[in-house]
Amino acid sequence: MTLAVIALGSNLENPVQQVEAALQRLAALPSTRLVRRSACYRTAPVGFADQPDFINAVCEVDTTLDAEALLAQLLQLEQDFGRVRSFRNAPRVLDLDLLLMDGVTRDSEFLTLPHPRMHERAFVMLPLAEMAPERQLPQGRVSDIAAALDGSGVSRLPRSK
Ligand code: PH2
Ligand code: MG
Ligand code: MG
Repeated sequence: MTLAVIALGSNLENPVQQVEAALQRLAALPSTRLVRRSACYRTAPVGFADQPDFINAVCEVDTTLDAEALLAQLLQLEQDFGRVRSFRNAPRVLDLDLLLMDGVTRDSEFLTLPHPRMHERAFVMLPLAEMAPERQLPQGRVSDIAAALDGSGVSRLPRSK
């Protein structure tokens, strides 16, 4: 089994429900167990600013799928949720990004692991610091990286479960 960290994001059609439903679907993936998750966070859009706030969260799964098989499952789930890819950073019903897999590196056209930009993004690092503060990234410890980012656009929502 390999631990993998996945980032979830949504800013269309009741984003909290989309993220919660996606977590349930991740827990039901073949050969995969949901280990833990962060709370949901309301986050200001980064990149293309003229769109609704996002709901972001992260989770950790234990899986026997390899990175490519897990990525294929994530892309399929995005499609199941009605994701339409229009332009880069466009609003979306569901975005599932594979951030890390323990002991796994990739550098292909389709997949780079660890995710090359996660350490720059408060909407990823703040939820990750809640869930896995001690985890080491190539750039350092999760909690240290998160503490150095501007978290002003990111607010944690109360945990409903
Ligand atoms: N995802 C993006 C671009 N910008 N901003 C926020 N707040 N949250 C996201 O998940 C996000 C974003 C591209 O995937
Ligand atoms: Mg994505
Ligand atoms: Mg993304």
